[in-house]
Amino acid sequence: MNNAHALKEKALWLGFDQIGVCDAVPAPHLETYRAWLDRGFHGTMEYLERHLPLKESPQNMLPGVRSVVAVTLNYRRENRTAPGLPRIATYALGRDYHRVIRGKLKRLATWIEAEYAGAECRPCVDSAPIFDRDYARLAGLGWFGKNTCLIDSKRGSWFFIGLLLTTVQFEPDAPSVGGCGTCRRCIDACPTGAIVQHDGVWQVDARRCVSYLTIEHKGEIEPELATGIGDWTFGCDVCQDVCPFNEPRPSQPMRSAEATDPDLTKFRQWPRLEQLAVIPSEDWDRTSQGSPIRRAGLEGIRRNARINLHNAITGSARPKPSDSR
Ligand code: B12
Ligand code: SF4
Ligand code: SF4
Repeated sequence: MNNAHALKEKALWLGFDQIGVCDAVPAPHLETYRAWLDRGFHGTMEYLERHLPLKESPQNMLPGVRSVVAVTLNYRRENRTAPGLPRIATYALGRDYHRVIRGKLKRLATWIEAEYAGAECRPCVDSAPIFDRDYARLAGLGWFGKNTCLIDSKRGSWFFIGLLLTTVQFEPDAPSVGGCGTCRRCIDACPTGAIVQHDGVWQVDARRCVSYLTIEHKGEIEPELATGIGDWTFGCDVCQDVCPFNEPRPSQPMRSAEATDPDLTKFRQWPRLEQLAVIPSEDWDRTSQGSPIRRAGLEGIRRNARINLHNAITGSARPKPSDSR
């Protein structure tokens, strides 16, 4: 068993905000995930079904893995928008976080491989067949809120999660404990009623979630849900905006994205909604370069802009909640 002190110092030096370690145990909540898929809550994200057998254990990702190193990177920043401009979820305002986090994790892997002869490592960010939040919770980085986001009691939930699997056995941290109590602000504020409870577990029916509809879903969107999209053009911040754990805490300020990594906040000028609704392929290609919003695709972003314009005319664009802090 290796002490994780130097590893943690290195991760913080690389710019991560929090780091924790857990043993590479089989996925603790695989059955909840299976039931979620059985209900069809994943919609058309078929890759999540394909990933099911791989997600059973981190051994499927890296044979011989002993520890999972979990890290977080804050993305909290001011997110103002103006009428006529697209409204983009805070996480997607800057450079694609997959690249930023993977780059840092690779450097952490290089450090481990140099320190521990024969060590192997595998970085995972979001798209890998592993439960990012479950392992981050085991590693002590937060607990599951009713909105299903991982929440750090002191810092809230405006952070990404990265995992580094390694064959080196590091001393594990204690899992996080915490809970929402009687609060249900996110459930009441969700514009499409996507946060539901099944078998005593709060979960997101992705088919109703604005984030899924504006990013992952291809094709038309049924009118009731399109109305719920309001003025969101890409993603949705509502269930985090209303969360009391995300209220600013002067005694424990969370680092802003600007401080986390300037690359996450590089200025981008987005076309107006009228232009986005008919944006030519070459312009979209240039505009979305290096940004998470590229994932919506040309047809998806045009559709979202059309919905926003329609909602602005019919008055179903929601009033702007407070800025992300
Ligand atoms: C698919 C997906 C989505 C889908 C579905 C979201 C969902 N809630 O399921 C959609 C497209 C809707 C989505 C939206 C967003 N996403 Co997303 N998404 C993912 C992805 C790829 C998989 C999540 C998943 O497996 N969902 C299925 C459900 C069943 O799993 P789960 O919610 O994690 O639930 C687990 C717990 O409920 C637990 N559990 C079950 N029972 C119990 C009981 C107890 C007591 C406990 C403790 C736990 C527990 O077991 C479940 C399975 O592990 C992860 C990355 C990854 N590889 O994990 C990112 C990820 C969850 N997304 C992320 C982000 C940032 C977002 C958005 C905020 C983006 C945005 N602003 O638009 C929104 C948030 C919406 C929301 N409220 O969740 C971050 C979350 C960071 C955080 N602090 O939590 C992740 C971790 C990506 C990353 N690496 O940073 N996402
Ligand atoms: S991201 Fe938006 S639509 Fe999705 S669960 Fe949260 S509040 Fe609801
Ligand atoms: S808004 Fe309330 S219920 Fe929802 S995640 Fe935050 S504390 Fe939990």
